Amino acid sequence: MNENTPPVAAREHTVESFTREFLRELNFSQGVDLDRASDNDKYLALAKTVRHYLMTRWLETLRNQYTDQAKTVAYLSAEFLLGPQLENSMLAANLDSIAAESLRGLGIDIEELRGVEIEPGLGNGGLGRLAACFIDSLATLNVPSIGYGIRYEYGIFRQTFVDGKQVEKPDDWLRLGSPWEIAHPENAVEVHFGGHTKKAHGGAEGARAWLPDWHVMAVPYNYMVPGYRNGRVNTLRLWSAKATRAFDLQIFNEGDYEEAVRAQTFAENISKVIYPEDSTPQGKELRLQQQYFFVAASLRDFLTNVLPPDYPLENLPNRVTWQLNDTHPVIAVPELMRILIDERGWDWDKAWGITQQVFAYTCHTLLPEALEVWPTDLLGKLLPRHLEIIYQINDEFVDQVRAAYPGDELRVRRMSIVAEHPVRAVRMAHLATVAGFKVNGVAALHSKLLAEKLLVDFAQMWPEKFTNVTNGITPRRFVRLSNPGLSGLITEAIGDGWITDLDQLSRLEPLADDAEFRRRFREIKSSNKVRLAGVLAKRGDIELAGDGMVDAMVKRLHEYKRQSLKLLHIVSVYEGICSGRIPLDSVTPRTFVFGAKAAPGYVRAKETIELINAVGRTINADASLKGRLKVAFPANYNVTLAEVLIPAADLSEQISLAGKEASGTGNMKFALNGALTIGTDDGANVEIRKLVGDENFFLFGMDEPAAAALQASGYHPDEFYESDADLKAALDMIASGAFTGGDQGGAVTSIFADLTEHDRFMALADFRSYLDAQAKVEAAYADQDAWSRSAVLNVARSGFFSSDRSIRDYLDRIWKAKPIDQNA
Ligand code: GPK
Repeated sequence: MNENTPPVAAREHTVESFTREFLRELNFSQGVDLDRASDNDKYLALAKTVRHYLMTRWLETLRNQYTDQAKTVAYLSAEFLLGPQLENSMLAANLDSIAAESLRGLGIDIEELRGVEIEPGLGNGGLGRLAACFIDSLATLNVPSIGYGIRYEYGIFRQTFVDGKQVEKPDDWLRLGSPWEIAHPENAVEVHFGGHTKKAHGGAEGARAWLPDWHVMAVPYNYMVPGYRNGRVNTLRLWSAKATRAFDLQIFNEGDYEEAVRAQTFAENISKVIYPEDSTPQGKELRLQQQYFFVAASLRDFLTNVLPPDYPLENLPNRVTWQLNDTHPVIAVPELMRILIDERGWDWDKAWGITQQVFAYTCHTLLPEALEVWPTDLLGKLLPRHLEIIYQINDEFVDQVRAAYPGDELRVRRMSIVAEHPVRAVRMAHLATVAGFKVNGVAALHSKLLAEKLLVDFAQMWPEKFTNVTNGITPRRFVRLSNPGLSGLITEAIGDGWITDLDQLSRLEPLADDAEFRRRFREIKSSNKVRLAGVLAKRGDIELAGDGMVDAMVKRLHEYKRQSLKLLHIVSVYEGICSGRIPLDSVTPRTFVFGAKAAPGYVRAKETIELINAVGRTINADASLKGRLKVAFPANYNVTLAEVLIPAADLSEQISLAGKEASGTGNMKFALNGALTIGTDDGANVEIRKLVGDENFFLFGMDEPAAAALQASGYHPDEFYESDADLKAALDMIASGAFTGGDQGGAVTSIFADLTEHDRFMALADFRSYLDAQAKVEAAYADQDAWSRSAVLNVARSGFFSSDRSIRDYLDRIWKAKPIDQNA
């Protein structure tokens, strides 16, 4: 940086100049006067004002990126669940107080404007949110990096409830304007599909010509990714599909106007909507189109725009790591091979040698059904050249396996990238593992199980490829912004260094024994509950149980996560009260908060939502329980709501069957905001418990080996149903129609039957242990002072879960890229 360049936003870093900029935006960009401006006008003007302040640094970062040609992390992800942008941008640019003061001076309530913002829901859940936390940390750690993804015109659906049933509505997030993106149609790149291949004339040995039969344009939309007050503004580049003119011109010339418009729609469908399946891919052709679309555009962009012309691609491994966020972008592997061989004229071995050094793969699951598999019929139709390349990669790989394990044909079949049954199909996780120079899981237990179970053959063959990077969350958004009360208290105690160095939270540890500190901590928790109550009242007339315990289970609705186990607990308490087994005044006042979207085609998950709502309706309507028990299930849980809910929570429910949740990241957010966890020995819960201490964590249930053993020995849920009277009473109460107006059919029958007959994730086996742990929760909560001590210790000991630490681990273990300080 040259000496005359001002630090971030310093150019006009005053309330007066901010006000001037804001009014100018309002007048000249929105075209309205202040007294005529709508909240949306004011929001857009504010967003653009903030954007201006970051712009110089963005341009500078881009310039440096080009001149330095430093090693760059290119994070390829089909999802970036960004959450609202305004506050985070103001915070990063150090404009938060100036903006607030400026608007106050104009008589504008900045809180109101925040309420106008529609978050870009370009992700399903944990995986997409992780990508958003990671780009935040990459920027804050000064790592040259680019995020690449898809600009879906419709994000994850807006969930509504009609008679307690989930009804999905389109998420038209762009309808009121999108001030955080800058489109560059002039930089659009072509992406090809379909057709066939033939022998290339000339070119390298093995090169083929691909004659695609259709293509679309990928238009880049750039988003700023500001580091926290460090002068770096990285880029997130999301691609939007646009029909090419050539495409429809031909049809126009044939005189078919309607067909031409239809063709255009077809092309633009590619980035129309995010697939709402989390951990359960459906193998749809459009989904593969999306994947290739963004990956091809991103590789092209990097090779031609980020690298200088004539850059020697032999050097690529020193210049970039393409991090594959799950299997969604794995088609990048044959795409790079195709570019190197067919377009650049390299021979196969040289191309494969480089390809194997530039991709690394993150796996996010332990469920075999979550691993993407593409039928070769479909793949060959859409990407014929890529299928040929995959076959060749596989041929060589299979030879390698045979050489390493002579005679072990079963192993060859297990490991093959191409599966033969039930249909011939490409296993994308195998392709990623073969091509990637590293494969990582997302929590210690997950990485261990990946290497011992899901990808065991590969880990035996290449043990050094496998590593762990435990997930993390950004403390900027999930503590500093979402919990201003707690942030203030922490900063008062230890200064504000924790915001970028979360290990400093350990300095709070002695304060856990300071009664005054605990009192203030409790006060903040209560006012966060008041804030939550306000939001829930507005959002759907939802009431909390006074200022009682806030017990939260928020995550996608999935059987393995076991919302049904949580429901059995609630029903058991209610049944106990109704039957007189549990004296009402012994029950801890508490609100059970749920937040969960179900994939639209996932019937069991939708039935579970229906049943939770039915139980909630019954309990909430029972006047004798007022102030004592409530079930709060706000529709459409998203990042915006998470930021209000998590700071208010006392208890964090992390109750998946051990060995099924890869990591979890909500669990980290709750601990960092001073909620205690009730959880199984699963995913990152294991690491949380180790750090916060057993006495500050409510562990229950089978561990992974026990669960695996029970499964192997033949699990019979009916035995648990028959032998545990409380469990039986709870299940029978559901079956009786007590929550469904006497209706014993529908969701009631199918959930009852499923739990008592199959119960794939063994909720019944863990029920008793879960109830016991809940009893310990109640006992512990009765001593508020001791509880807050544990809560403070949870905060003090969870610094490890910063995504800054995750990114440092990725740098050390995988990327080997170096931070570059923009101010140096
Ligand atoms: C895992 F496989 C998938 C998926 O399709 N979507 C998704 O959100 C989650 N995940 C895991 O379920 C979580 O345990 C994990 O914390 C998160 O990815 C981020 O790694």
